Amino acid sequence: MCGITPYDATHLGHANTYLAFDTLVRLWIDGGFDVRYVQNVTDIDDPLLERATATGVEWRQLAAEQVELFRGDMESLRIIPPTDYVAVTEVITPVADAVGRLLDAGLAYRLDDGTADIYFDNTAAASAVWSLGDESGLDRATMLGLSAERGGDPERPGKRDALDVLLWRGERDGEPSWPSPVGAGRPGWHIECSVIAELHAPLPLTVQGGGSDLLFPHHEFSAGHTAALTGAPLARLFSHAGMVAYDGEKMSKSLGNLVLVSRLTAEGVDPRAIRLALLGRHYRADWEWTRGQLTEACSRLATWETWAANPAPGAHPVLVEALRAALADDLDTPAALAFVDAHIESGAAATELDADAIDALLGVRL
Ligand code: 5CA
Ligand code: ZN
Repeated sequence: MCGITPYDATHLGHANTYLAFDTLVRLWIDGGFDVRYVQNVTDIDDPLLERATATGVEWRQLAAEQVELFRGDMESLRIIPPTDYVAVTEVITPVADAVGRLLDAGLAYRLDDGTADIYFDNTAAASAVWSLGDESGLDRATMLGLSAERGGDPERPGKRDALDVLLWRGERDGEPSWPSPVGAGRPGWHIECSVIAELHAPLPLTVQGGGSDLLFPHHEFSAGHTAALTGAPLARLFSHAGMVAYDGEKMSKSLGNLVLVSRLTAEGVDPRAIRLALLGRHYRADWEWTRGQLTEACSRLATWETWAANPAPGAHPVLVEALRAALADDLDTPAALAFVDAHIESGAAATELDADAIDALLGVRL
């Protein structure tokens, strides 16, 4: 699972994406699977460094504070933590090693402009396991546009192909860097997730997750790097959560149209209501956050709590089975919530099993 770049954490878009995959984890645990959940932290990257410079905070301190805030927000939302939570700065040596192997295999090249930057040769790396476009299904013009928008540099001279991505950024004055066999520098973005996945989980992953803004270039190239390094696909399934908007645009750090989980909870909003508001939308949908949705979620929570206030002992499996069926159908959380509403409406008394099922599968302890 792609983790945060630790600044401006945790906004409701982040929360929505992690909640989507938390629902999957809960469904798997309920199904008796042994879940291995690995999440990275992009604690070294251009946008983080830019923010650190702009605010006069040392980048390591910015990352540490924001990771702390993120973890606290995840805990208050009762998102089950990953088994392994791995920062890029912990894997600099294996990333440099991977870049070295790609150079040796002729699947990477150095730019001849005095920068010591190293790029992935997507054309040379095309194989039976991976080629550009397999994952995203996008045409080249769209890829070029998205690459420019999302951290790529299609216009940079000297690349073999405009869509080739940076694997290793050579040392620059005033930027953090690490010595390595491929030269002093720091990791590019996509290789970090490939290397962390390879180090911490058996490949192919069952699911590689993230928001839909990661489909291209990020997941496409993480998959490309893994295929080039191991000969295996990165994941059996690439799954993408929809984008949460606010004030008419995607909620994003660059626009600053953020609603932070920590701000809502500081106002006294019950984190269970935030959870219910987000679960009220299908995870793949793009939608816009409004305060009204939170008000509705608060009243839903109040109704559920009143109903569950004195659960009778008992084990009628109607509700638990309905929740399992809804979630097994592509994580249909809106259907799961609607079922609970209808069940309460029908006059059925709450049982301990019902309360436990809502707790375990929806993460809401009534
Ligand atoms: N560190 C990289 C991934 S390796 C990164 O994208 N970090 S992030 O902090 O920008 O985003 C963290 C996660 O939140 C990603 O999965 C991203 O797709 C998701 N995300 C970001 N903005 C939104 C949004 N507005 N709605 C839904 N999900 C979002
Ligand atoms: Zn990632």
